[in-house]
Amino acid sequence: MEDRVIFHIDLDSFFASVVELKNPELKGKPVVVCVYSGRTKDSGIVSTANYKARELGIRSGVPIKRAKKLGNEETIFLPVDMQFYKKVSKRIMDLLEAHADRFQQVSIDEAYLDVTERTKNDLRLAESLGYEIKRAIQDTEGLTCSIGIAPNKFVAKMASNFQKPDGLTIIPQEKVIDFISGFRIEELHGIGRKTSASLIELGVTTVEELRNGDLKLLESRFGKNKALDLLGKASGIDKSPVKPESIKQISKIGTLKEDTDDFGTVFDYIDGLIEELIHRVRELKIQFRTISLIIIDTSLKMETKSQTVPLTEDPQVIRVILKKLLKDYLKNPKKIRRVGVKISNFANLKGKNGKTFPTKSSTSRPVSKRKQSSFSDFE
Ligand code: TTP
Ligand code: MG
Repeated sequence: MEDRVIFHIDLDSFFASVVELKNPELKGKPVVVCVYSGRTKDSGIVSTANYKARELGIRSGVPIKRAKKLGNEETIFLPVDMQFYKKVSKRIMDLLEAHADRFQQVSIDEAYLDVTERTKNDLRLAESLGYEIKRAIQDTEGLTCSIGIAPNKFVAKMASNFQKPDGLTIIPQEKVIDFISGFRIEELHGIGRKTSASLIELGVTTVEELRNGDLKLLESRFGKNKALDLLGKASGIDKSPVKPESIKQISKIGTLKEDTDDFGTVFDYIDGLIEELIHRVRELKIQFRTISLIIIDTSLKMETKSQTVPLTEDPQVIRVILKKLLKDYLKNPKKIRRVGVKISNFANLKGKNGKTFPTKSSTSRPVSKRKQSSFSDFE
């Protein structure tokens, strides 16, 4: 595991850049891609903004209403076009995979590549490969990306974000400690605001203090695994391998046009989500056991009802079970605001080329929390 060359590649303002390419008249303008909830004209949040719009303070997660106040008269607001971005993403991921010894996609626009063997562990060759990949993405899709090159995934991830957009940052082993020490604790990938607040309570305020921290004290606060993980991050150590991403669940969720407890109205909406889910089931040739209905009521309380069936790949089962689960939920009618559908508990995944992907049922995906939450709406 020692002496690896790992790339982390993240596309720049991905959805907005794709939209700009599709509509050349948008070039040079602030562009904001929005997830409209469909409730009132401007309810919803910003999915992403191009760098011009970010100069105005508009970024992912900002409510659309606020973004419209921040925007100037040139600013263009457009709805997400997920199916289109997914197609572009798929082509880019295939291209990246072709440049890697080992490949791991972590979200729609980012991936890790282990290129130790093909670069003979030589950072000059790695740099050339980085520029070759950038050129290939630019030539085939017209998009820019940022690349971090480092001895492990964690440092590569920090490096790709270091010079955005269109950056390429190389952190050799001997520079890792200095590089990591230049961040605030809460900026380290995978350390949230809550953890950094707890660290401050323990008197740990900088990455250097964390690295020299008392393991016993950290363990008493966070437990053994997390304490070791925190020390590892502060030292820029990450032994996790680059490995193909495994899918543990597929879900689709959305907001109803109006709050309602009417079975027919809700099921009509669910039917649309089921269509999308079935499309994925067929595409991935998944065998699944568990079907779930997710309901968020008007007080924003979330409830999940699940049923497990004998292993199946018959998509019609999804419809039948969800109908039953919704009927059960509405036995005590409660107005519903958002609904979602999910399948999980997979047996095996066979890709289109017959490749079998690993599945896992209990551990979580190694995706940043930020992205995980934003993608639950799409995937
Ligand atoms: P990111 O890579 O986090 O963001 P980005 O590509 O737009 O910008 P950057 O140059 O900083 O990498 O996410 C990739 C896409 O995921 C983004 O284009 C839109 C979508 N997304 C959301 O829909 N909601 C979110 O909260 C985030 C962070 C991203
Ligand atoms: Mg990105």
